Amino acid sequence: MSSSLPITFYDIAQAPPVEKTCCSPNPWKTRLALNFKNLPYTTTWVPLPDIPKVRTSLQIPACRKFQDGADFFTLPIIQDPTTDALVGDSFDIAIYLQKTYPASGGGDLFPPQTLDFALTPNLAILVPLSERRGGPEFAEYANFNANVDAAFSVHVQLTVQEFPLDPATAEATKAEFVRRAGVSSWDDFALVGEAREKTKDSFRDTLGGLAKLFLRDASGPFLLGARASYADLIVGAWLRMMCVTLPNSEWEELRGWHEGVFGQLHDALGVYAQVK
Ligand SMILES: N[C@@H](CCC(=O)N[C@@H](CS)C(=O)NCC(=O)O)C(=O)O
Repeated sequence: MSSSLPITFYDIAQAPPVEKTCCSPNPWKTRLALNFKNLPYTTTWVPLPDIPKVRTSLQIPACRKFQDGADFFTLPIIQDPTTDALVGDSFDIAIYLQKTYPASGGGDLFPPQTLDFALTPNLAILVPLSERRGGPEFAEYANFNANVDAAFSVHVQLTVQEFPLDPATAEATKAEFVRRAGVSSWDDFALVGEAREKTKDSFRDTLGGLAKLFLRDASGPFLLGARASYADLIVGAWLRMMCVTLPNSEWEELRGWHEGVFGQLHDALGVYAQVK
């Protein structure tokens, strides 16, 4: 199928200008995939407190739950007028794009490959950001997605200090995160001094396991050498978040860890990182 009508892509609005500050990893996976597939789309920017309203009005059930069992409404969502599809999970969106537009743009998002990155202990189970989906055909990628999500999200406190909250909704957003974490104030998320260094060391060591996969094909910069796949986009989406939210000197450190594989991946994915 070829798509001529633009897809609507819903992403979270951070501080203006949103095109420079967007940094939510799951929406970034979708943006990278839409650009990889070279499909026409427009972005609808949603303030974080409005996500439940937007998702409910589109009648898309929540794909995450809070610890207390309540629905956790998230983005990305895509709405494709060519097929009338509405899809509300980044991994489902990637599968949808592949199945609906198999030959578009860069071609196959899911070429067969071994993606044996697993955290010990298995944090992917403790941090269930994405359910495993897509059946056996995509199991290798789904498992990789869960493990990469866990590897980054357990270190996400490093991103709080410079997180580009939209001033228009910052107070409501901070209050919501304080509520979710059960802490007493936003300042409790601050990570400084020795504790910060320790978290950074853990982050670097965790990413070492992931870097090994990138070092298998020395021609790089992608897991399969010159050819990007959705697995590269998953990691690349988290790197986009880090690039925006880490203090500059720490982003530079990350770029250089493990023979510079993450800096090279980030730069190489720049061709798919246009914000439209
Ligand atoms: N499994 C979902 C997870 C989506 C998700 O967690 N989205 C986050 C942004 S990365 C979100 O919308 N958070 C809204 C909030 O924290 O209120 C997916 O892959 O799309």
